[in-house]
Amino acid sequence: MKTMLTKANRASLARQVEEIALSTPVTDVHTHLYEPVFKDLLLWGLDELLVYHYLVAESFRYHDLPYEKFWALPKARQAELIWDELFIKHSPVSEACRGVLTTLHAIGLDVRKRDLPSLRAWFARQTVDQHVTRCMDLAGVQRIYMTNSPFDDLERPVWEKGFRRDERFRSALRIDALLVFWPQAVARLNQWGYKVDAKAASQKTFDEVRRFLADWSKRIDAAYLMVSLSPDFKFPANDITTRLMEKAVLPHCREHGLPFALMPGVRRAVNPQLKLAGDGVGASDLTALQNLCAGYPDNKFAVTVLSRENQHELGVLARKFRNLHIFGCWWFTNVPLLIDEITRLRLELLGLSFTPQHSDARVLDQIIYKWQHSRRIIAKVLVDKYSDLAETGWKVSRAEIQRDVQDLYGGAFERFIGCPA
Ligand code: RAT
Ligand code: ZN
Repeated sequence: MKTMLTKANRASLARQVEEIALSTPVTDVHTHLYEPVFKDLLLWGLDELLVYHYLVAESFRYHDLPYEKFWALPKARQAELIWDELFIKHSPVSEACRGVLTTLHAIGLDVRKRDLPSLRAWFARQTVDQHVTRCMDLAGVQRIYMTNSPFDDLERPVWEKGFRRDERFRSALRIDALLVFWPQAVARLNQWGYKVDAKAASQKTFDEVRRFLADWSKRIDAAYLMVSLSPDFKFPANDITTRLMEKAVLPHCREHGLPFALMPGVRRAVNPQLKLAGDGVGASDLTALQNLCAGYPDNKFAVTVLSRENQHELGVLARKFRNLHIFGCWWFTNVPLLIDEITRLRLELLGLSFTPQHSDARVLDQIIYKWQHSRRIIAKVLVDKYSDLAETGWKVSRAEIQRDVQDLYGGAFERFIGCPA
């Protein structure tokens, strides 16, 4: 068969796709960032980049400091130790290490001298407001979804006091504390005036949980609800999580038109001594998700899975259920090898009806590298896909490429959750 695509045409198509994929504004649909009004909860700067839990875990592979000694160090000393182990004594080739360098370089800092004090000195001169704008500009991020939990004692008072919202940020109501740690949640809910019982078996309790969800969805103007789940999550099951989902969370979501984001696959605290860095991964039985999508067609589910092994099955499920929207290469899958593989797989199975990436940033500056790295991979995959089409004589216009990329970069997600720009 005669090929329709000359080398020169492919190169010009590639240039166009790359330009669009690298510059189109992104909506970051899941992060752990906060509006600046949350003050110290919004982490930023070099030391925070260095003590990111992804780097903490990697540093422990090289040094033999006892865990408790590491945790007893002040943050600045932890950062120096990590810098020394991961950047000076070894080359920083891991994705999380490379990310720090991409970020510093994009900001315009010279990493060649490896001079931690002078890099720190630059950050010390910045203000948070300037820095939010700078990071969002460099990352090309137009909107950031936060992860908001009423069970967080530092966060809750800020919401209760009230403040003027920053339009660049939207909220997601995180309910792990409710669905996964019910015994601890019971005491808090009662303390806040929601009369729930420990068995989670009475209509009164379900009504009260719904009242709690309604109050908080309204207070934070939640765009969706969200939970992370163990690989052992089953649905339906004869347990509290199923009852709370069936009788409170899913009805609440239906009543208020809110999607429910599920993140299965995390084994929490496989090494508790590593604290936040100590979580692991396991393959999930996605029958649970199939049961949810099939059993609750009037609910919408946004889903990302942590294990590589689950990615294909998840893609197939999304072909079956239009109330399922897939997003992001989450956490351990946020490495170039897997972003490339997973994005190709999803495009080939689903076309453009998914969201290839979210940053999961915990430190503001991370949006720069997470998006720069992912944009390049998404660009490469799209060049291949549009080139395959061009081989048949099908031409995509610039406007069509732009439309497609906007959908991938948050447009399809915000349409799905019913919360367009
Ligand atoms: O990626 C992370 O930083 C993890 O620690 C988790 O926060 C995860 O993204 C989650 O939302 O549970
Ligand atoms: Zn997260």
